Amino acid sequence: MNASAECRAGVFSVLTPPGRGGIAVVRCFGPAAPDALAAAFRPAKSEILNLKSEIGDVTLRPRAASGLPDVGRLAYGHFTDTDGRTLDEIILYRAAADAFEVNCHGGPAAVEAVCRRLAALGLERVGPDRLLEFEGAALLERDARRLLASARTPLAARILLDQLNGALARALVAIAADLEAGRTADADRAMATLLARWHSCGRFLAEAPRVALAGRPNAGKSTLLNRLLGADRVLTSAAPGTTRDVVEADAALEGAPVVLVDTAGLHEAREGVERESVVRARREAAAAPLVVYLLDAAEGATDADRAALAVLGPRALAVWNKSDLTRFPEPAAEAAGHVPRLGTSAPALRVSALRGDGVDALGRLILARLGWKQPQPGSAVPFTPAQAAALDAARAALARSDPSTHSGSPRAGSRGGANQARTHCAEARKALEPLLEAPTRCERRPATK
Ligand SMILES: Nc1nc2c(ncn2[C@@H]2O[C@H](COP(=O)(O)OP(=O)(O)O)[C@@H](O)[C@H]2O)c(=O)[nH]1
Ligand SMILES: [Mg+2]
Repeated sequence: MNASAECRAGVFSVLTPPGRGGIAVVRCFGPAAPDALAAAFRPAKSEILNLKSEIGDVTLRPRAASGLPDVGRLAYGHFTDTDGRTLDEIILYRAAADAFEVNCHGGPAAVEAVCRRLAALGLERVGPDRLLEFEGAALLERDARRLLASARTPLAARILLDQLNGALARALVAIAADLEAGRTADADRAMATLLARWHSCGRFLAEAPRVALAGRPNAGKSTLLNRLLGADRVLTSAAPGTTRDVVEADAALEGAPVVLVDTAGLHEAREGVERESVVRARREAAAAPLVVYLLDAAEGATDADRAALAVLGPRALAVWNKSDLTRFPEPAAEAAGHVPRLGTSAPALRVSALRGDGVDALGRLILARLGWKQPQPGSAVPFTPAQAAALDAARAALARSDPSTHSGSPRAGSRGGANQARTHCAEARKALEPLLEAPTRCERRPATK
C-alpha cells in the first residue's frame, strides 16, 4: 500500500547526517504530529514577555493555545520531557498543518533526546526516503532528493535539481500525451533522447563510474591520483611498492563525478603483502569500466606492460607519464610498437603527473571514453536505472508495433495496424506508469490545532 494512504499516525526522520554539528533538523509529519509537538514544545513566552517590558508597548500576536506556530512560521522555545524539563532549546518550523521541523542542537546526544521523546509520543522513526513517501512525494521527487543528498559535484547537484524541479517529469508527461494520441514516432524519438542522456550523464549521477589507475610500480599512479584530485590524498615515493591497499577517491572531472581507484599496480609479486596488494589491484582493474594504464616514459614500455595491456583490452587507456623527463616516445618508438594500440588508432597521451602537463586533457579523454556529455541546463535527464529500464521497456513495446504506423499517426485504411499501434502505445504508457505517478499529499488538517 502507498505509504501516504496509511498515514494515520505520524512519523519523523532526522534529515541531517549523524555526528557533530551546530544544528540538526528532525522533520515530523502526520496527523499525530501536531499533538506530539504540542506536548513536547514549550514556546519561550517568558523571554518574549521580558523583551516586551524592556522595549515598551510592542503588541505580540497571541499564540495558539497549543503554542505551536502557524503554518509557514517559526517559534523559538524548549523541547521538553514528560515532566516539562528542558531537553534542548529548539526552533520549531511549521511547514504545513501536519509537517514540522525541529531545529535542535546538532550533537548526537541532543538529537537522540529529541528522537526518544518523539518516539515516546507515538511518532515512528523512519528514514528520509520513507518520510517523503508518507508525505506523498512522487517517485521522481523522492529519487531526486535522495540522490541530491549525496551529490558529489556541484554540476551533478545542478542536474539533479533540474529533475527535482520537474524537467524529467514534464518530458515524461509529454511522452505519455504523445502515446495517448498515437503519435508513436514522436514518443519514440523523445524516449530515445532521454535514454541517450541516461547513458551520457544520468548513469554518472546514479553511480559514479570507477576509473582504476594501473601500471607498473613507480609509474606515477599515486602522483596522478593526487594531481587529478588536486589534493595530496595518497602517499607517493620513489621507492617502488609504496601503495599497498586499494585507495578510492571521489573526483570531479570537468564537473562529472567519477571514483578514482589507485592500486599497487599490475606486476608479478611473489609473496606476502605485496602479492595480496597485486591481487587486489587486478581485481579492481578487472571490475572497472575504464583503466588508465600508466607507462613510464623514462623507461619505455616493457613486456610486462604489453602483457597487462593485452589482458585489459579495450577497457585500457594507455598513457605515457613523466613526459617531463624525456622526449620518449619518439614517433619511431610508436611505430616500433612501443606504444600499444588497443583498438584505436590514437597514440597514447603524454602527461606529467608531477608537473600537471596534459592532465586536464587526460581528464577530458577519460570522460570521452566513459561517454560523458554535459547536458544543457534544464534538460530532462533520467537518473536512476529503474527510470532507464522503464524507458527501455516502453520503447520495446513500441518496437513491436507495425512499422508502417511508425511514421506518425496510423494510416487510414490500415485498421488492423491502427489497433495494434494503439495496443502498443497503451503498453508503452503502462511501462512508464511508475514514473508518471503524481504526488498524493496527505490531506492537511487546518493549521489552527
Ligand atoms: N619526473 C617525474 N616524476 C614522477 C612523475 N610522476 C611520478 N613521479 C615520481 O615517480 C615516483 C613514483 O611515483 P608514485 O606516484 O609513487 O608511483 P606509483 O608507484 O605508480 O604509485 C615518485 O618519486 C614520483 O615523484 C612525473 O610525471 N614526472
Ligand atoms: Mg602508488
